[in-house]
Amino acid sequence: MYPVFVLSLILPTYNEAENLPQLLPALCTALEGIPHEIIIVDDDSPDKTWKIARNLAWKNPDIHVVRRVGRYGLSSAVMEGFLASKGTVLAVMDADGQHDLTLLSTLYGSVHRDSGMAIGSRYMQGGSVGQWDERRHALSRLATRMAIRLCKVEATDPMSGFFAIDRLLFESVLPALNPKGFKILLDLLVHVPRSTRVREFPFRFGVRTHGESKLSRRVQVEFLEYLYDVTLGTYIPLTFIKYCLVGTVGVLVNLAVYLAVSRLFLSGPQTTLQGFSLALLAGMETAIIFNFFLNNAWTFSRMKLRGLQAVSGLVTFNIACLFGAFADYAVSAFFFTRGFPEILSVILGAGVGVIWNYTMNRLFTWKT
Ligand SMILES: Nc1nc2c(ncn2[C@@H]2O[C@H](COP(=O)(O)OP(=O)(O)OP(=O)(O)O)[C@@H](O)[C@H]2O)c(=O)[nH]1
Ligand SMILES: [Mg+2]
Repeated sequence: MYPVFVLSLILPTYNEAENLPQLLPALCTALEGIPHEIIIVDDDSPDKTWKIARNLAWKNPDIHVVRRVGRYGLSSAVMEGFLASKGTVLAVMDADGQHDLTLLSTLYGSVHRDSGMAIGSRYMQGGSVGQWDERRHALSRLATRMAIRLCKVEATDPMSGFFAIDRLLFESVLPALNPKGFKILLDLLVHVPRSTRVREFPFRFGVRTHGESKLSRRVQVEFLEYLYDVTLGTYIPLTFIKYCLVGTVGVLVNLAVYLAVSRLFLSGPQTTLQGFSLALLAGMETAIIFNFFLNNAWTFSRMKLRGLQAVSGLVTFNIACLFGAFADYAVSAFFFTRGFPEILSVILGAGVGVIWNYTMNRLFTWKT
């Protein structure tokens, strides 16, 4: 039976098959004397990290493996590991050998004794980012400076991937967490109560033992999106901004198709009201289809509809846009007939139409 205090160490992995056979025995040595479990959360790595991990887990009952299929992302992997664990102290570290194993017992001890969180810091005195080139160093410094401003509590390295947290504290902020992206620690520091006691311990960030970094451009964009989400995004969702941008491009598509159809096929004596309407409808429907696919791929990429779901989504999107057009017309006409300037009436109508479209599509098209 386990004693009352257990450290649950989460190792998020993606293509770390070469690193685990070295790391796990070293970890077990570093954690000697601390009742612990190690949970490897792997996102179905193509190099079969999960398989290597499972082989190692067969030899050691303290090691567990979660193989996630169809779900991805560092933050959500760590959250899933925390939720699958049973420790009173939860900790995370990279699986590529860059974190100082000897600090683990210090992080655990600090949370076990009296702090809510304990962080391995590269940016406090005595810590270092190691052998990064100047570009990566500058980017990291900038991101860290932006991140520090958002935190509820003081921390020198809110972007660290090496920390421990009290289980009850984690569970109390869990509903507010944003599983998007790479930076779970920052998200925790944004949501924990201001009174949380946070201790930091310096360490030198090592060199990756094997394999490649996953800090891609996409991860960097997700970080910027996260910064938006926790600031302005609490008032205006990022998906709404993206939806408006897509809508703006859609207007251009609408115009281009209208011009192409009317000039190419309906020029000369054929330019009747019927011809005009046909070109108008062709432009509108093309823009609707274009907007649907762009929103599906970009604005709502996290809830992307595929196959038959995409077909029914396109139908719902069309219906929502149709009602949106009515709302636009009704509001514009309302203000215009009450003496508002023409352009202002059109803008107010368009604004209501966009908000209507967005809300309906959030409720009925991309509803998860
Ligand atoms: N489960 C899971 N783990 C991930 C994912 N992305 C990264 N990881 C793991 O998270 C840890 C940190 O990722 P790294 O690529 O090492 O990021 P980094 O340390 O900031 O960057 P480098 O210094 O270049 O290594 C490693 O153990 C990765 O295998 C992911 O999408 N899912
Ligand atoms: Mg790394």
